[in-house]
Amino acid sequence: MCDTCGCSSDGGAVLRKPGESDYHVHVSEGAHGHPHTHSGEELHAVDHHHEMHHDHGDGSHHHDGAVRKVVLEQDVLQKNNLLAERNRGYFEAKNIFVLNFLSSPGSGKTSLLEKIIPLMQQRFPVAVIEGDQQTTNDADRIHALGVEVIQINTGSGCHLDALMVNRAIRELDLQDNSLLCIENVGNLVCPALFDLGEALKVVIISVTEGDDKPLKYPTIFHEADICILNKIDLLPYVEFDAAKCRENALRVNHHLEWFEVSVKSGEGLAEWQEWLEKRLVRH
Ligand SMILES: Nc1nc2c(ncn2[C@@H]2O[C@H](COP(=O)(O)OP(=O)(O)OP(=O)(O)O)[C@@H](O)[C@H]2O)c(=O)[nH]1
Ligand SMILES: [Mg+2]
Repeated sequence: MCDTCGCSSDGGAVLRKPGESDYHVHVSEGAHGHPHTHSGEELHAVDHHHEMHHDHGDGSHHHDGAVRKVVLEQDVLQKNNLLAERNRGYFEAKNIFVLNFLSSPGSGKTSLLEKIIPLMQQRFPVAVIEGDQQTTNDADRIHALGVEVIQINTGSGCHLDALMVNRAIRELDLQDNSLLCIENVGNLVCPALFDLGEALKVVIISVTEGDDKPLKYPTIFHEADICILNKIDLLPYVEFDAAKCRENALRVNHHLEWFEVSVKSGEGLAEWQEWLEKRLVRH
């Protein structure tokens, strides 16, 4: 169980396809956990522990909860990374371009997919994996577009991991030379730590969230390749400095590709779509 958000380490994810009955995916031991190995806080705790308990006279070290926790969490991440590489190998073999969409709940991940998929579909086969704690709402929205989609319900889990995606892709009829969009669980923290085997991570932030978010949640912006600022149609009504937000995001990761869009009005979408199409063709 994650100390921070209560994400279960022993649960099973449930996969649902629109129109089909449910089936359970049993997540193997340790694959669905909560690493915080590269949080400075956790590592400081270990260093501190060693400082405090180093000398016991007999040269031994205490190995209490703090130390064991870091070792286990590193193991969880390592297991995930190995499986993510297997997913990546599969995607590369079939020439599938995979995007992992990350954001807080409600920033507009599904809305953005609803806008870009009909256009992408004209040129490439598209499939979608939807991640949410509960409901098939997002999968139903995507299903309405006529593309292959599967919903992963993580229950108390707050992120997708490589094992869940591995199971999901076995259930999808993925075509060669296609686009696969993965919508992660709405959460600006944990999904950033789990490689799924994607080609690119796309982080979405909306103008109602505050322009300081890249500084407060740096990991996700650091890990992302693309940042999309959404809901710019609301800029006149909220206190949000888009230039400052961009500056903050680039301070965390100067390689970020930055786009400003309104999924609602369509502003800025052509630019992002053009960029995506170019990447797909190159791929
Ligand atoms: N004003 C405005 N509203 C938007 C825009 N994009 C999305 N929304 C609204 O934001 C709300 C959340 O959008 P979703 O696409 O469901 O967000 P999400 O990130 O998929 O949410 P979760 O899957 O729950 O994490 C919906 O009511 C959308 O209509 C936008 O550009 N402008
Ligand atoms: Mg959604």
